[in-house]
Amino acid sequence: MSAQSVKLSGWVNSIRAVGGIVFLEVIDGGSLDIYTVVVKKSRNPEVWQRASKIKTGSAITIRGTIPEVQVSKRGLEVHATNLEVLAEPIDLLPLDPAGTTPALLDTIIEHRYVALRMAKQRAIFRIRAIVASAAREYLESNGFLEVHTPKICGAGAEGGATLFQLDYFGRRAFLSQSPQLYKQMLMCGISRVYELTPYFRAEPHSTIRHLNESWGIDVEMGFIDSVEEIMGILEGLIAHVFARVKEVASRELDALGVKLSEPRRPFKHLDYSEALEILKSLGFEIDWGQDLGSTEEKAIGEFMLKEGYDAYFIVNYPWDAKPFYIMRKGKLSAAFDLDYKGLELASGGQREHRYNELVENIRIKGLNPDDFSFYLKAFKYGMPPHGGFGLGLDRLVMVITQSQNIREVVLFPRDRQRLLP
Ligand code: AMO
Repeated sequence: MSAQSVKLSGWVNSIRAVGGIVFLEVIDGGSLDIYTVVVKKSRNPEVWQRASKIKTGSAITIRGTIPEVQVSKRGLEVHATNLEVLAEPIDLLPLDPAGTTPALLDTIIEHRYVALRMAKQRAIFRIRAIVASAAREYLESNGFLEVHTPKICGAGAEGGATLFQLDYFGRRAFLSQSPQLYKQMLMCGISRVYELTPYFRAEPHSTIRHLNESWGIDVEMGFIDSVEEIMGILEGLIAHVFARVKEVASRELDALGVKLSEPRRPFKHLDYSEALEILKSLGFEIDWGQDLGSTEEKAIGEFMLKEGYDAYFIVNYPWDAKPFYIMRKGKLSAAFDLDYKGLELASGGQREHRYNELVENIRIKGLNPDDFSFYLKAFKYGMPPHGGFGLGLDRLVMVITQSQNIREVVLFPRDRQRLLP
């Protein structure tokens, strides 16, 4: 077998010159591969001259051969016979693309496009894409149809305080907080839908788990017998995504130093009241009916992990703590949350599909049914029992990549401070 010819286009991550040899560490941007390009003066003085003057960060095309005997321990060795510099940096790179010197998260976010030359960065966003396609794969194979609902809306579903308002030709409009109302309206004509969608939320807090523009995997299914069916789909979806990432992204996980284990199944179903008991035993004072905040969720997560559960549902929430569209069961509701090691990944439930009861729910929550007439109308024409969930895509990627901050897994995060880039 003779040496194989190659054409390689990419960026120079680092340069090392030893005697009459220049070593370039090159990445191609399309994979996690690293190439060690060897340019020998003795072989081609002119190409060597060009290589010895090259700047870190340059975009180049190399032509050369892959030798049969690979000496380099780091990356595939390529012996250059030609080298073309396509673009040289005109400023010093804001970070070390080889990753030898670690960069601060703020620097990474500010310069994400260059940061993507770091292997760990590429690994995160490759995993993010795999998570999205694995979710699609699972939902499609379970008969869900991908839909796309409007992101400019006339009403919100998740509470007025978190709506971003905008002027729509003189009318008040909002950026969509979630596809909630639309995915439910679709239950009047399609039995299973899903959407990968942005959520826009004007929440003023600055945490490691919230963004003002986040992404969700939204699911809605009709003709259900119980809320258990919905939880079954969510559990299956999570399990499939973890399994797929493990199967196809082992290099990416290695690059991140992540040893991914699939969540223990079946997921534990923890009653809201039981959760309060656990919290009480840990010294928290939560009144029955209150929603659980991040601190409480974390404490429960640690408790559950000690019991051997990483993923668990919290079920039988008080209806007072849930939105109007959730079905009421006396003081309780048909809603659930899915938490993973103390981080809420999803929430969902069975919806109120009966017109009169739904109108009543809207009133009880202090809202005006007239503001929701476009939505309520869909409940007049044979709306079946239905339910679904919203699964936070960013949070799912965060736990799979074991990132500490949600901003690590979003290319250009939108938070209170960040509108650019
Ligand atoms: P909820 O408001 O709980 O429910 O959102 C669903 C999931 O989306 C993620 N999420 C967020 N992630 C990051 N930053 C945010 N600001 C943010 N807000 C939400 C979380 C959360 O669990 N319509 C319902 C879902 C349903 O019932 O189908 C809803 O939006 O992971």
